[in-house]
Amino acid sequence: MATAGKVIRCRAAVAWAPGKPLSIEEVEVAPPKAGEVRIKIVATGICLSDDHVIKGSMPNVEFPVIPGHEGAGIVESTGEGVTAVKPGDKVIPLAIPQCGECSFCRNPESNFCQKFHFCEPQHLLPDKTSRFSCKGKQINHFVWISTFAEYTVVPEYAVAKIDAAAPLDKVCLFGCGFSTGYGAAINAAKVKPGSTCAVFGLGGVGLSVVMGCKAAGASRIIAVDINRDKFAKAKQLGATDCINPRDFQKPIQEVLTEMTGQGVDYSFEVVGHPDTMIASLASCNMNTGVCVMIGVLDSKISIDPMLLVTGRTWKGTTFGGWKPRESIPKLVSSYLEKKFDPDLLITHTLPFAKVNEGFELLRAGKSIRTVLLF
Ligand code: PAD
Ligand code: ZN
Ligand code: ZN
Repeated sequence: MATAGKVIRCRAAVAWAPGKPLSIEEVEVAPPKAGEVRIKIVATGICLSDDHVIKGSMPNVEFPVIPGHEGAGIVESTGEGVTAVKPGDKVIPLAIPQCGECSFCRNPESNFCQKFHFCEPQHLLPDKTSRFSCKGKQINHFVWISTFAEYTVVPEYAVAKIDAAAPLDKVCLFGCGFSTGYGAAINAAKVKPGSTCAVFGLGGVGLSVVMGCKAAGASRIIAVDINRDKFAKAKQLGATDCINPRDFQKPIQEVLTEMTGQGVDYSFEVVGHPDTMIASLASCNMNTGVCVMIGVLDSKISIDPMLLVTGRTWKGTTFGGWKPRESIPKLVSSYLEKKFDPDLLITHTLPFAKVNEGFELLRAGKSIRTVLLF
């Protein structure tokens, strides 16, 4: 491409300081160095984790930063030594990488690559420099992929090549929300046919958990949210019961225990709130219940250890347990074969310039997923 090897000037949404709206700026994006890939982002979804970044409640983020981690695009150019992708390939940048070499990557049970940048400051690329600048200032990366930029540079091991037929304005959701929720049910909980599940939080991620529980053959899926506007979509995607904790005088874990006799087999926390974290753990049955944590929270919680001593399993998952470079292309192919329909999660499509409007819709509970188009 004519731009290969050159600095590209393009639009990006910059978070200059915590708690401020994003600012659409013209930024400079340097060419990829050895082992890196520069991607033209075509579409990006808005996830609540991006809102945590903007508010300053996501760990290890340095401002100013370009958020965004649910994107899809086309490779513009590659740095020296890159073999996995070439210019023109359709790709999904990966919020967690898969280097393929570390002990976690070699372990079939884990997806948390040790190059994963939550283990260390994550605002720079692996060589400890940024490819973004604006008005003479360095702008930081977010989880290496910063998809709220028309062009972004990522390490080769944080890119998944996908089918050339994939519609980028839809499959961007495989970059986080759909894969995370669906995989939490399939990979992390390993939901069994005939089981009972409870899903706390019916946003883009929680509704994807509902889809995963249904695909795994759960016979009862109880959807829990304080916003009843989410219930119709939850039912459409497979929820058998929808309940609002605000409709009850007693704690929701007691309601769920009464509804199911002894508690659910699997519960999922997809809100990121201390109360729902404790309620979801307590609502799965003692003895064999499994509670999976997905929601992100920047403070500590305390629990009664007897909840675990009695036999419950409490676990968490990032990116739905998928080993991303090998699994995301397969998930996209299954989508093209119509095995599931995450398009139902997309309630709004907006031009990139309306990114702040997209966040307002999310905060007001009016959207499931907004996709921004460049
Ligand atoms: P979202 O805002 O679309 O959905 C959150 C839902 O929770 C909304 O429907 C709310 O109404 C609902 N809710 C809020 N408070 C309560 C409550 N007290 N009881 C029940 N429901 C409530 O967010 P999202 O789906 O984009 O993300 C959900 C969380 O998952 C969020 O914390 C995000 O940071 C986290 C996440 N984790 C991963 C991961 O890999 N672990 C990936 C992506 C997102
Ligand atoms: Zn690795
Ligand atoms: Zn996300």
